[in-house]
Amino acid sequence: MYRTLSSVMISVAVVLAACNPTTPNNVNSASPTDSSTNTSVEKNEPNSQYKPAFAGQTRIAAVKTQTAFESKLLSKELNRPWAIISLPDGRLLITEKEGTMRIATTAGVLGTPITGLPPVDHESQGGLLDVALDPAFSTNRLIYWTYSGIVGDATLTAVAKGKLSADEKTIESVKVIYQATPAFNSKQHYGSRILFDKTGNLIFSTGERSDKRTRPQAQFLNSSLGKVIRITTDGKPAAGNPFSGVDSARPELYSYGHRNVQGLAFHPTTGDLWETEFGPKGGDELNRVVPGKNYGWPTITYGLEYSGEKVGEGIQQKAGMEQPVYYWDPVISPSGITFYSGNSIPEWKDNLFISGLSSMQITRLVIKDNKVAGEERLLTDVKKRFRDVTEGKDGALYAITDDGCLYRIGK
Ligand SMILES: [Ca+2]
Repeated sequence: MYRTLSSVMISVAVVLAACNPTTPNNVNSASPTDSSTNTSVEKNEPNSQYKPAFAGQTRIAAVKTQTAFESKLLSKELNRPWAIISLPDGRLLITEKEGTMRIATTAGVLGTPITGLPPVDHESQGGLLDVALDPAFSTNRLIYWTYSGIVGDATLTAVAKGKLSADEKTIESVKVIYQATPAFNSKQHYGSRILFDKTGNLIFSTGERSDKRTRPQAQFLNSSLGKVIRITTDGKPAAGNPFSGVDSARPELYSYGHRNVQGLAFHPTTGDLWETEFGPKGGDELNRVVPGKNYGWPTITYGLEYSGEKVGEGIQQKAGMEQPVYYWDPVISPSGITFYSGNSIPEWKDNLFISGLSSMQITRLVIKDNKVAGEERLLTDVKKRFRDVTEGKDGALYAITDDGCLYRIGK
Protein backbone atom coordinates (compact mmCIF):
# COMPACT_ATOMS: atom_id res chain seq x y z
CA MET A 1 0.00 0.00 0.00
CA TYR A 2 2.72 2.42 1.03
CA ARG A 3 4.77 1.40 -1.99
CA THR A 4 1.81 2.03 -4.28
CA LEU A 5 1.13 5.40 -2.74
CA SER A 6 4.76 6.50 -2.92
CA SER A 7 4.97 5.31 -6.54
CA VAL A 8 2.00 7.48 -7.36
CA MET A 9 3.59 10.40 -5.54
CA ILE A 10 6.87 9.89 -7.38
CA SER A 11 5.01 9.77 -10.70
CA VAL A 12 3.23 13.00 -9.88
CA ALA A 13 6.53 14.58 -8.87
CA VAL A 14 8.18 13.46 -12.10
CA VAL A 15 5.34 14.89 -14.16
CA LEU A 16 5.56 18.17 -12.28
CA ALA A 17 9.33 18.29 -12.62
CA ALA A 18 9.26 17.60 -16.37
CA CYS A 19 9.05 20.52 -18.78
CA ASN A 20 5.79 22.03 -17.56
CA PRO A 21 3.48 22.45 -20.52
CA THR A 22 1.63 25.53 -19.35
CA THR A 23 2.20 27.65 -16.29
CA PRO A 24 0.04 30.74 -15.84
CA ASN A 25 1.93 33.36 -13.86
CA ASN A 26 -1.05 34.52 -11.87
CA VAL A 27 -2.07 31.27 -10.18
CA ASN A 28 -0.61 32.23 -6.83
CA SER A 29 -0.85 35.96 -7.16
CA ALA A 30 -3.79 36.62 -4.87
CA SER A 31 -1.69 39.21 -3.08
CA PRO A 32 0.93 40.32 -5.58
CA THR A 33 4.07 41.85 -4.17
CA ASP A 34 3.87 45.60 -4.02
CA SER A 35 6.63 46.88 -6.25
CA SER A 36 7.44 49.56 -3.68
CA THR A 37 8.18 47.02 -0.92
CA ASN A 38 11.86 47.24 -0.12
CA THR A 39 12.64 43.54 -0.19
CA SER A 40 14.94 41.65 -2.53
CA VAL A 41 14.04 38.53 -4.43
CA GLU A 42 17.27 37.06 -3.00
CA LYS A 43 16.65 35.43 0.36
CA ASN A 44 19.95 33.56 0.78
CA GLU A 45 22.95 34.85 2.69
CA PRO A 46 25.73 36.44 0.62
CA ASN A 47 29.07 34.64 0.38
CA SER A 48 31.09 37.73 1.22
CA GLN A 49 30.67 40.65 3.59
CA TYR A 50 31.73 43.13 0.89
CA LYS A 51 29.76 46.35 0.76
CA PRO A 52 28.30 47.68 -2.50
CA ALA A 53 29.82 50.85 -3.96
CA PHE A 54 26.41 52.55 -4.18
CA ALA A 55 22.82 51.99 -3.10
CA GLY A 56 20.98 49.65 -5.41
CA GLN A 57 24.08 47.88 -6.76
CA THR A 58 22.80 44.54 -5.43
CA ARG A 59 19.62 43.13 -3.82
CA ILE A 60 17.31 45.76 -5.25
CA ALA A 61 13.63 45.70 -4.27
CA ALA A 62 11.54 42.96 -5.83
CA VAL A 63 8.99 43.74 -8.51
CA LYS A 64 6.26 41.52 -9.91
CA THR A 65 4.76 41.50 -13.38
CA GLN A 66 1.10 42.48 -13.12
CA THR A 67 0.08 41.62 -16.70
CA ALA A 68 -1.13 38.04 -17.00
CA PHE A 69 1.18 35.86 -19.06
CA GLU A 70 2.02 32.20 -19.32
CA SER A 71 5.03 30.04 -20.00
CA LYS A 72 4.43 27.27 -22.48
CA LEU A 73 6.67 24.35 -23.38
CA LEU A 74 6.98 24.20 -27.17
CA SER A 75 9.56 21.42 -27.56
CA LYS A 76 11.87 19.25 -25.51
CA GLU A 77 13.65 17.77 -28.51
CA LEU A 78 16.62 20.14 -28.84
CA ASN A 79 20.09 18.71 -28.34
CA ARG A 80 21.98 20.84 -25.80
CA PRO A 81 20.90 24.20 -27.25
CA TRP A 82 23.09 27.22 -26.56
CA ALA A 83 21.70 30.24 -28.40
CA ILE A 84 18.37 31.37 -29.82
CA ILE A 85 17.60 34.31 -32.12
CA SER A 86 14.63 35.34 -34.26
CA LEU A 87 14.68 35.09 -38.03
CA PRO A 88 13.05 37.86 -40.11
CA ASP A 89 10.03 35.62 -40.82
CA GLY A 90 9.45 35.06 -37.10
CA ARG A 91 10.87 31.56 -36.87
CA LEU A 92 13.71 30.87 -34.44
CA LEU A 93 17.32 29.92 -35.19
CA ILE A 94 18.87 27.83 -32.44
CA THR A 95 22.46 26.62 -32.04
CA GLU A 96 23.21 23.23 -30.53
CA LYS A 97 26.44 22.81 -28.59
CA GLU A 98 27.69 19.76 -30.46
CA GLY A 99 27.87 21.70 -33.72
CA THR A 100 24.48 21.87 -35.43
CA MET A 101 21.77 24.51 -35.74
CA ARG A 102 18.01 24.07 -35.86
CA ILE A 103 15.20 26.25 -37.11
CA ALA A 104 12.04 26.11 -34.99
CA THR A 105 8.63 27.54 -35.65
CA THR A 106 7.01 29.48 -32.83
CA ALA A 107 4.73 26.46 -32.46
CA GLY A 108 7.82 24.40 -31.60
CA VAL A 109 8.16 22.39 -34.82
CA LEU A 110 11.87 21.72 -35.38
CA GLY A 111 13.59 21.53 -38.76
CA THR A 112 16.30 18.98 -39.50
CA PRO A 113 19.74 19.69 -37.98
CA ILE A 114 21.72 22.17 -40.09
CA THR A 115 25.21 20.83 -40.74
CA GLY A 116 28.38 21.94 -42.49
CA LEU A 117 29.88 23.98 -39.67
CA PRO A 118 33.55 23.61 -38.70
CA PRO A 119 34.37 21.11 -35.93
CA VAL A 120 33.87 22.35 -32.38
CA ASP A 121 35.24 21.15 -29.06
CA HIS A 122 32.00 20.61 -27.15
CA GLU A 123 33.53 19.25 -23.98
CA SER A 124 32.52 21.03 -20.75
CA GLN A 125 31.61 24.68 -21.53
CA GLY A 126 32.70 24.56 -25.18
CA GLY A 127 30.88 23.92 -28.40
CA LEU A 128 28.92 25.76 -31.03
CA LEU A 129 27.99 28.92 -29.16
CA ASP A 130 26.17 32.06 -30.35
CA VAL A 131 24.86 33.14 -33.77
CA ALA A 132 23.98 36.48 -35.38
CA LEU A 133 22.25 37.32 -38.66
CA ASP A 134 23.77 39.63 -41.22
CA PRO A 135 21.75 42.88 -41.35
CA ALA A 136 20.97 41.93 -44.98
CA PHE A 137 20.21 38.29 -44.13
CA SER A 138 16.87 38.40 -45.96
CA THR A 139 18.72 38.84 -49.24
CA ASN A 140 22.22 37.39 -48.64
CA ARG A 141 21.41 34.61 -46.08
CA LEU A 142 24.73 35.23 -44.28
CA ILE A 143 25.13 34.26 -40.64
CA TYR A 144 28.01 34.66 -38.18
CA TRP A 145 28.67 32.43 -35.21
CA THR A 146 31.07 31.85 -32.34
CA TYR A 147 32.39 28.49 -31.26
CA SER A 148 35.13 26.66 -29.39
CA GLY A 149 37.73 26.06 -32.09
CA ILE A 150 40.44 23.44 -31.87
CA VAL A 151 44.09 24.45 -32.35
CA GLY A 152 46.38 21.46 -31.80
CA ASP A 153 45.78 20.30 -28.23
CA ALA A 154 44.33 23.66 -27.21
CA THR A 155 41.09 25.56 -27.85
CA LEU A 156 39.97 29.14 -28.35
CA THR A 157 36.87 31.20 -29.07
CA ALA A 158 36.53 31.64 -32.83
CA VAL A 159 34.16 33.51 -35.15
CA ALA A 160 33.07 32.15 -38.52
CA LYS A 161 30.61 33.15 -41.20
CA GLY A 162 28.69 31.30 -43.89
CA LYS A 163 25.54 31.20 -45.94
CA LEU A 164 22.42 29.32 -44.93
CA SER A 165 21.52 27.12 -47.88
CA ALA A 166 18.19 27.62 -49.63
CA ASP A 167 16.93 24.27 -48.31
CA GLU A 168 18.01 25.23 -44.75
CA LYS A 169 20.01 22.03 -44.34
CA THR A 170 23.61 23.25 -44.53
CA ILE A 171 25.90 26.24 -44.14
CA GLU A 172 27.80 27.03 -47.33
CA SER A 173 31.01 28.95 -48.06
CA VAL A 174 32.16 28.76 -44.45
CA LYS A 175 35.04 31.05 -43.52
CA VAL A 176 36.72 31.45 -40.12
CA ILE A 177 37.17 35.21 -39.68
CA TYR A 178 38.64 35.60 -36.18
CA GLN A 179 40.41 33.57 -33.50
CA ALA A 180 40.68 34.93 -29.95
CA THR A 181 44.28 34.04 -29.20
CA PRO A 182 46.19 32.78 -27.39
CA ALA A 183 44.72 29.29 -27.56
CA PHE A 184 44.85 27.45 -24.25
CA ASN A 185 44.30 23.92 -23.06
CA SER A 186 41.11 24.60 -21.09
CA LYS A 187 37.48 23.64 -21.70
CA GLN A 188 36.05 26.62 -19.85
CA HIS A 189 35.26 30.35 -20.10
CA TYR A 190 34.88 30.83 -23.85
CA GLY A 191 32.36 33.70 -23.53
CA SER A 192 30.58 34.24 -25.89
CA ARG A 193 27.81 36.23 -27.55
CA ILE A 194 27.88 37.93 -30.91
CA LEU A 195 25.83 40.87 -32.20
CA PHE A 196 25.84 43.37 -35.04
CA ASP A 197 26.17 46.98 -33.96
CA LYS A 198 24.46 49.84 -35.75
CA THR A 199 27.62 50.52 -37.81
CA GLY A 200 27.44 47.04 -39.37
CA ASN A 201 30.37 45.67 -37.39
CA LEU A 202 30.39 42.60 -35.16
CA ILE A 203 30.70 42.79 -31.39
CA PHE A 204 31.41 39.60 -29.47
CA SER A 205 32.72 38.50 -26.10
CA THR A 206 35.37 36.11 -24.87
CA GLY A 207 36.34 34.62 -21.50
CA GLU A 208 39.67 34.33 -19.72
CA ARG A 209 39.68 30.51 -19.90
CA SER A 210 39.22 29.94 -16.15
CA ASP A 211 42.80 29.22 -15.23
CA LYS A 212 45.00 31.20 -12.87
CA ARG A 213 47.69 31.22 -15.57
CA THR A 214 45.45 32.90 -18.17
CA ARG A 215 43.27 34.93 -15.81
CA PRO A 216 45.65 37.96 -15.71
CA GLN A 217 45.30 38.27 -19.49
CA ALA A 218 41.87 39.85 -18.97
CA GLN A 219 43.93 42.96 -18.12
CA PHE A 220 46.39 42.59 -21.02
CA LEU A 221 45.71 44.66 -24.12
CA ASN A 222 47.86 42.30 -26.22
CA SER A 223 45.58 39.30 -25.52
CA SER A 224 42.04 38.58 -26.71
CA LEU A 225 41.06 36.72 -23.53
CA GLY A 226 38.53 38.34 -21.18
CA LYS A 227 37.42 40.98 -23.68
CA VAL A 228 34.62 42.50 -25.68
CA ILE A 229 35.90 42.67 -29.27
CA ARG A 230 34.68 44.64 -32.30
CA ILE A 231 35.54 43.49 -35.82
CA THR A 232 34.38 43.90 -39.40
CA THR A 233 32.50 41.13 -41.17
CA ASP A 234 35.88 40.04 -42.56
CA GLY A 235 37.40 39.77 -39.09
CA LYS A 236 39.52 42.92 -39.23
CA PRO A 237 39.61 45.48 -36.40
CA ALA A 238 36.63 47.82 -36.85
CA ALA A 239 37.24 51.51 -37.55
CA GLY A 240 36.98 53.76 -34.51
CA ASN A 241 37.93 51.15 -31.92
CA PRO A 242 39.34 52.64 -28.68
CA PHE A 243 42.82 51.08 -28.81
CA SER A 244 43.44 51.65 -32.49
CA GLY A 245 46.93 53.15 -32.80
CA VAL A 246 47.89 52.29 -29.21
CA ASP A 247 51.28 50.56 -29.10
CA SER A 248 51.16 46.86 -28.16
CA ALA A 249 47.35 46.91 -27.87
CA ARG A 250 45.21 44.80 -30.19
CA PRO A 251 43.14 47.20 -32.31
CA GLU A 252 40.12 44.88 -32.30
CA LEU A 253 39.60 45.23 -28.52
CA TYR A 254 36.55 47.19 -27.37
CA SER A 255 36.58 46.74 -23.57
CA TYR A 256 38.62 44.64 -21.15
CA GLY A 257 38.90 43.23 -17.65
CA HIS A 258 36.06 40.72 -18.16
CA ARG A 259 35.90 37.23 -16.66
CA ASN A 260 33.41 35.29 -18.80
CA VAL A 261 30.83 37.29 -20.72
CA GLN A 262 27.88 35.19 -21.91
CA GLY A 263 25.32 37.98 -22.17
CA LEU A 264 25.45 40.89 -24.63
CA ALA A 265 22.57 43.12 -25.74
CA PHE A 266 21.90 46.65 -27.00
CA HIS A 267 19.42 48.74 -25.04
CA PRO A 268 16.49 49.39 -27.40
CA THR A 269 16.12 53.06 -26.44
CA THR A 270 19.57 54.33 -25.48
CA GLY A 271 21.49 52.09 -27.88
CA ASP A 272 24.05 51.33 -25.16
CA LEU A 273 25.74 47.95 -25.05
CA TRP A 274 25.10 45.95 -21.87
CA GLU A 275 26.73 42.72 -20.77
CA THR A 276 26.43 40.09 -18.05
CA GLU A 277 29.38 38.02 -16.95
CA PHE A 278 29.95 35.07 -14.68
CA GLY A 279 31.89 36.13 -11.62
CA PRO A 280 33.55 33.82 -9.13
CA LYS A 281 31.60 32.75 -6.01
CA GLY A 282 29.20 35.62 -5.34
CA GLY A 283 30.41 37.98 -8.08
CA ASP A 284 28.15 37.76 -11.15
CA GLU A 285 27.94 41.18 -12.80
CA LEU A 286 25.82 43.39 -15.02
CA ASN A 287 27.83 46.09 -16.82
CA ARG A 288 27.13 48.86 -19.29
CA VAL A 289 29.98 48.64 -21.78
CA VAL A 290 31.75 51.86 -22.69
CA PRO A 291 34.48 51.44 -25.31
CA GLY A 292 38.02 51.47 -23.92
CA LYS A 293 36.97 50.93 -20.30
CA ASN A 294 38.44 48.42 -17.87
CA TYR A 295 35.85 46.27 -16.08
CA GLY A 296 38.26 45.18 -13.41
CA TRP A 297 38.67 41.40 -13.45
CA PRO A 298 40.69 39.93 -11.75
CA THR A 299 41.84 43.02 -9.82
CA ILE A 300 38.43 43.98 -8.41
CA THR A 301 35.44 41.72 -7.82
CA TYR A 302 32.57 41.26 -5.37
CA GLY A 303 33.12 37.50 -5.48
CA LEU A 304 35.39 35.01 -3.76
CA GLU A 305 37.41 32.10 -5.06
CA TYR A 306 35.37 28.87 -5.07
CA SER A 307 37.58 27.84 -2.11
CA GLY A 308 36.16 30.81 -0.19
CA GLU A 309 39.46 32.71 -0.25
CA LYS A 310 39.61 36.27 -1.48
CA VAL A 311 40.47 36.94 -5.11
CA GLY A 312 43.86 38.66 -5.35
CA GLU A 313 43.99 41.50 -2.84
CA GLY A 314 40.28 41.14 -2.10
CA ILE A 315 39.36 44.63 -3.26
CA GLN A 316 36.11 45.74 -4.90
CA GLN A 317 36.94 49.23 -6.13
CA LYS A 318 39.91 50.81 -7.82
CA ALA A 319 40.51 54.04 -9.70
CA GLY A 320 40.44 53.50 -13.46
CA MET A 321 38.23 50.43 -13.15
CA GLU A 322 34.49 50.40 -13.76
CA GLN A 323 31.98 49.38 -11.13
CA PRO A 324 29.32 46.89 -12.21
CA VAL A 325 25.88 48.44 -12.55
CA TYR A 326 24.64 45.48 -10.49
CA TYR A 327 26.00 42.28 -8.99
CA TRP A 328 24.61 39.06 -7.54
CA ASP A 329 25.83 37.30 -4.39
CA PRO A 330 24.93 34.43 -4.39
CA VAL A 331 25.36 34.13 -8.13
CA ILE A 332 22.58 33.52 -10.66
CA SER A 333 24.95 32.25 -13.42
CA PRO A 334 23.84 34.68 -16.13
CA SER A 335 23.93 33.27 -19.66
CA GLY A 336 22.12 34.87 -22.64
CA ILE A 337 20.28 38.18 -22.17
CA THR A 338 17.80 40.27 -24.11
CA PHE A 339 16.10 43.63 -23.70
CA TYR A 340 12.36 43.54 -24.26
CA SER A 341 11.25 46.03 -26.89
CA GLY A 342 7.76 44.72 -27.65
CA ASN A 343 4.32 46.10 -26.89
CA SER A 344 2.57 42.88 -25.87
CA ILE A 345 3.48 43.29 -22.19
CA PRO A 346 3.90 47.06 -21.79
CA GLU A 347 5.43 46.94 -18.28
CA TRP A 348 8.34 44.90 -19.71
CA LYS A 349 9.36 47.67 -22.13
CA ASP A 350 13.15 48.18 -22.01
CA ASN A 351 13.48 45.62 -19.19
CA LEU A 352 16.43 43.23 -19.32
CA PHE A 353 15.80 39.47 -19.23
CA ILE A 354 18.66 37.21 -18.16
CA SER A 355 18.68 33.43 -18.52
CA GLY A 356 19.99 31.81 -15.33
CA LEU A 357 21.85 28.50 -15.22
CA SER A 358 22.56 27.49 -11.62
CA SER A 359 19.70 29.72 -10.43
CA MET A 360 17.26 27.90 -12.76
CA GLN A 361 15.10 30.90 -13.62
CA ILE A 362 14.89 33.96 -15.83
CA THR A 363 15.74 37.23 -14.14
CA ARG A 364 13.79 40.34 -15.11
CA LEU A 365 15.51 43.64 -14.32
CA VAL A 366 13.79 47.01 -14.50
CA ILE A 367 16.43 49.54 -15.56
CA LYS A 368 16.06 53.29 -15.11
CA ASP A 369 18.74 55.90 -15.81
CA ASN A 370 21.36 53.16 -16.26
CA LYS A 371 20.67 51.71 -12.80
CA VAL A 372 18.70 48.64 -11.74
CA ALA A 373 15.35 49.67 -10.25
CA GLY A 374 13.73 46.29 -9.63
CA GLU A 375 14.29 42.54 -9.92
CA GLU A 376 11.93 39.65 -10.54
CA ARG A 377 12.59 35.95 -11.07
CA LEU A 378 10.45 34.12 -13.59
CA LEU A 379 9.86 30.43 -14.34
CA THR A 380 11.32 29.36 -11.01
CA ASP A 381 8.83 26.47 -10.96
CA VAL A 382 10.16 24.50 -13.94
CA LYS A 383 13.65 23.97 -12.40
CA LYS A 384 15.61 24.28 -15.62
CA ARG A 385 19.03 25.69 -16.48
CA PHE A 386 18.06 28.55 -18.82
CA ARG A 387 20.80 29.07 -21.40
CA ASP A 388 19.43 31.85 -23.60
CA VAL A 389 16.39 34.06 -24.08
CA THR A 390 15.32 36.17 -27.04
CA GLU A 391 12.38 38.29 -28.09
CA GLY A 392 10.09 36.90 -30.78
CA LYS A 393 8.51 38.94 -33.54
CA ASP A 394 5.16 38.31 -31.79
CA GLY A 395 6.15 40.14 -28.59
CA ALA A 396 6.75 36.98 -26.57
CA LEU A 397 10.04 35.80 -25.13
CA TYR A 398 11.51 32.48 -26.26
CA ALA A 399 13.95 30.64 -24.01
CA ILE A 400 16.02 27.47 -24.22
CA THR A 401 17.30 25.18 -21.48
CA ASP A 402 20.40 23.01 -21.26
CA ASP A 403 18.28 19.85 -21.31
CA GLY A 404 16.71 20.71 -24.65
CA CYS A 405 13.48 22.54 -23.86
CA LEU A 406 12.10 25.51 -25.79
CA TYR A 407 9.67 27.78 -23.94
CA ARG A 408 7.42 30.61 -25.03
CA ILE A 409 6.79 33.23 -22.35
CA GLY A 410 4.11 35.76 -23.14
CA LYS A 411 0.41 36.43 -23.45
CA1 LIG B 1 33.91 43.71 -13.15
